[in-house]
Amino acid sequence: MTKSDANWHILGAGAIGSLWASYAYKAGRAMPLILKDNESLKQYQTQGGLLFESAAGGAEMLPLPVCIAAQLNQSISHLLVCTKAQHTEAAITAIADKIEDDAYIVLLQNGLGVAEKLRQQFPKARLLQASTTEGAFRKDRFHIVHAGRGETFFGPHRSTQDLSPDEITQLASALSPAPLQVTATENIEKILWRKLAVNCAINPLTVKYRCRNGELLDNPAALQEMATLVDEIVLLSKALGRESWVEKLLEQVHQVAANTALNRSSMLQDIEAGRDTEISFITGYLLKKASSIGIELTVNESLFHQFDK
Ligand code: KPL
Repeated sequence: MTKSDANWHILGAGAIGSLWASYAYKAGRAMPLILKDNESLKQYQTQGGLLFESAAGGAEMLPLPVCIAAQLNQSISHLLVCTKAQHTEAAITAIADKIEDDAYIVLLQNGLGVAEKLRQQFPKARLLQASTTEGAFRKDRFHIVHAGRGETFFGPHRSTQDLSPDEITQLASALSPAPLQVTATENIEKILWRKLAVNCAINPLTVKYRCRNGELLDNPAALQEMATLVDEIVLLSKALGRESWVEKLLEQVHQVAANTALNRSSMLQDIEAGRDTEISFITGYLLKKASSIGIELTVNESLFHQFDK
């Protein structure tokens, strides 16, 4: 049985992991952040904490509890995973021997496909997935800005069927240090599928055209491709019996691009910084689903292959 004061850890000190760790700390419910390596730990210690800025302005240094895998001296019963999808396997493998067999593991990240891999690694774990629209970004390695409020939903992965309503309520409460609010939903798959669809229709195009999200809307060629990407996703969704999950998808894609007009997508930022991207867990996931039922998604595929170079 989980408890709202259960001993949580957070894996991944990016913007979202740090956001949750910061508000948990402020609420007096410290969730230790597990850092990548010794070098990160040293940098964090030299800085003396995490610099936290809110949209209202004003920065404060928060002495969040942090550790690296080698320093973990207790087992992990509750884990919030905020690493990027492409880094999750390595990050979780580094702490695998500390994760209890039936641990609660909540994945809060872009992209799909990681839960299935984790299920194989942790057959008895209570796996959940979450999706957030909280706006946070990193100004520096340990300096985050909570730029805008959003919503966060979570629910059990389809392979986790034995969670009681009480457990869900307690997990939601533990993951909701004010002002963050995590709401349980029975259809997290739908939310994640829609998020994936939006990411598929925006992120690879921003890489192709090397542009900010909003600039796609002023580029007729990009707009045309965006519409075709959405048509392909709708076709696949229909074939999977998920037609109702993608209603008014193109409208939402345009809305997201307009709302985030001045942002560089996470994928473009990764490409510009020479880092590997989430493409295998975004368009790659979509293409695998499509090929498993014999459907070809030509435009999604051609954008996927621009990352081969
Ligand atoms: O979620 C995004 C990202 O940058 O990853 C956006 C661009 C807002 C939607 O695809």
